[in-house]
Amino acid sequence: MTDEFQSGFVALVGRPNVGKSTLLNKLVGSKVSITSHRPQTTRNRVVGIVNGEGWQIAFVDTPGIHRPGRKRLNKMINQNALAGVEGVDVVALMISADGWRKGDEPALAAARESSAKRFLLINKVDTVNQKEALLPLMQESVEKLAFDEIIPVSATRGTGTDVLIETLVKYMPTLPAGYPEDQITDRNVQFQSSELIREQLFRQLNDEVPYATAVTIDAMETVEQVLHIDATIWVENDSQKPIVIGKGGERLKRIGSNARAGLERIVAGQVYLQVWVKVRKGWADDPGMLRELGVSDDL
Ligand SMILES: Nc1nc2c(ncn2[C@@H]2O[C@H](COP(=O)(O)OP(=O)(O)O)[C@@H](O)[C@H]2O)c(=O)[nH]1
Ligand SMILES: [Mg+2]
Repeated sequence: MTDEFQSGFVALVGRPNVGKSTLLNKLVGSKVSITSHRPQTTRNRVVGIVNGEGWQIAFVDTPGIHRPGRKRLNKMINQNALAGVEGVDVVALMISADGWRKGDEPALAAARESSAKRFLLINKVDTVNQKEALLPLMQESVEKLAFDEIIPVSATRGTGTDVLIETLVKYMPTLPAGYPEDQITDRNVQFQSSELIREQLFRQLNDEVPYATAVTIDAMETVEQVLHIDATIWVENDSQKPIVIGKGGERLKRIGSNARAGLERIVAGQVYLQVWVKVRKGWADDPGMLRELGVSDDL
């Protein structure tokens, strides 16, 4: 039995905002990767692990591949995305059901260059009224690349996820499981804490401000079964600080309490979270800071 076990890696690639992280969370059944309606929420690679009878699939959620911006941070994000495609068994390119866009091209190129099997995931099918509308899109897609499989899904509703898993399992090599069965992500609680705070920043701040923020975890300690966490939100300039804090500290309070609620679900216990806001000019261009944030780490 055990020598029949199937296990492998699947990279989720695609332009920012197509729904990669949402799908990963749906498949894993827990929030392992943060999401928002804004592009570029995901900065690092995150692995989410799904287990079944006789198989294990490790999904690599990559930041959206996009045309590199000027800042070092953006270049690092792209590198993280491209590195996520290396060495996997399947590259799953995600597009939106409303059609191919110019922004899909860099990820398509990455899929094309990969020697892995290629899946096309057509996401957000909940937004199309008639299924037949997908046929011309599928036709157009096979002309771009000879995909091994094309699977329509809705990451938010979970439509098509069973078919996706069943199909993927067939492509997984015969190998023992790479991760313990009870592990759902390769990331530790410290990383998840900073990500849940970042998720709130992306959800609650407008315009450019969330892109100017970073989060570090300064201390983490369990005292009498309560997990105490000290975190710092870094902003790029003085004017952004009051925006994050909000009138009378309201916004910072909301950021903290929402992040704490998410964390308590993850650790299945009580969390005491203290969040500070500090200014660090030019952090998005500072190699030392990017290393500290884990954006430029190599997994
Ligand atoms: N209607 C709809 N929206 C979705 C679906 N999947 C993701 N979204 C939304 O698309 C946005 C981006 O999702 P996210 O997972 O962060 O995208 P990523 O940048 O590719 O990781 C979020 O607002 C999601 O709620 C879907 O299947 N249907
Ligand atoms: Mg994402």
